[in-house]
Amino acid sequence: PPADPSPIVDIHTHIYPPSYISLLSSRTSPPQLLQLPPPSPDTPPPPPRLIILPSDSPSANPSTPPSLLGRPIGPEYSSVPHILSFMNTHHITTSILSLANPWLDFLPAHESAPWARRINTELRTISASSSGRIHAFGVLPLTAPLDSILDELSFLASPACHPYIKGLILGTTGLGAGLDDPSLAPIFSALQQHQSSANNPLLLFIHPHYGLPSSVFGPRMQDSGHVLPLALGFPLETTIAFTRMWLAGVFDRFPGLKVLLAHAGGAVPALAGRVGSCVEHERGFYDASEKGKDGGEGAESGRGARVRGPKRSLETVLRENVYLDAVSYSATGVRAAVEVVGRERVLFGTDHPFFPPVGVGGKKEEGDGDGGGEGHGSGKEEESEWTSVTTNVEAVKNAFGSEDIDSIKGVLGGNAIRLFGLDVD
Ligand code: 5CU
Repeated sequence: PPADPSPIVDIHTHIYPPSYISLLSSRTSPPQLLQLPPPSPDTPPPPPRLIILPSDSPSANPSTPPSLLGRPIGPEYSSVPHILSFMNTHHITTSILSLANPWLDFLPAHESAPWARRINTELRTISASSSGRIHAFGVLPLTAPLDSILDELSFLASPACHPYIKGLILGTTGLGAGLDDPSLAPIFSALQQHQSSANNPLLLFIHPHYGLPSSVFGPRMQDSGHVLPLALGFPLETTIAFTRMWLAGVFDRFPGLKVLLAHAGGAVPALAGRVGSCVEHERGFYDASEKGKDGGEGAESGRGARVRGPKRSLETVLRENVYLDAVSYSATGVRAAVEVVGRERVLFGTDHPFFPPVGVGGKKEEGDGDGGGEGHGSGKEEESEWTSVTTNVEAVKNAFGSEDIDSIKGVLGGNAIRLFGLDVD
């Protein structure tokens, strides 16, 4: 039994529901699941390889055999019993599950809305049959026409979903042009309205997938497997996406919009001061949503009206609109997160099923020489604790120290319980 019985809530934990696994298996280009033949007729087939990251694609690795592309995956990516077992092992009271990247971003417009409804219904059903242990973030059909996206948002906010769906997960590309795209206004507006309803947090969970262009990491990137894209590409992607939202005045137009940034906000806590200062010293701000309105230099350049930059300071937006997860693997990271958004707005997460144990005590498969550092889970792994999880729990405890138990309890569970109105015994 845990030394400290106070509730732990995991707000950053993913699933590829079985239907999505079938979708990935049916594809011949990333994102895809590669089913490999058994090495010999009397041996079982090896675990399928998940190829989602742009840097894992066969075209980026022409000389890598398919058996070493991406990473091996097991049932922990899609099985609810595995998820519950993982939660039990780590004393997690409640999880808020989200579809893992790259969500529905790659689907043609006509397939997107039916898939969103299918996944959201599946998530709702998983939650409804979990005796309150699992809730979910839904997903939007971003490649579908705007009306379909807004319809799905209404569905997620409806009483049918309300007890189960606590928010929605969104990549950084939005409708294709990023989260500072003025075309997202109707979605942010509807979301802000739903969020303002007292019993419907519908938090917008902003999560990376695309990283940075591989050229940034140089020709030796693959020598360290997934380290550069995951350790730096992911958090910097989130940092850039959020900063672009702020710069574009999204939080001026939607001052009630509440967002949750993955991986402790990436570099946002460390760079917020510098970003703020650059804004103060910048003269050339234009507001694209005011295109053609000023009649001056901005209009001439087609960039919109000249403005002074975001009206609400980054500091204010961080304190009033932003939640950060505590997926930072270090006390310093948790402290920085708390410093910029406040201790009531930092929420524990595991990033399950990513980062399973590797090597001793884990299940790194034989011959998996891809350097990606990814084992694949099995029932066995679910029985022993994952270092990636214990590191994050320790980081929260060390961030505050034994004098400040209330803050530890808050980040590990209390903050999420309050925010999402969770019914936790
Ligand atoms: O290891 C990874 O690729 C990932 C991923 O794809 N998504 C995520 O949330 N964490 C890690």
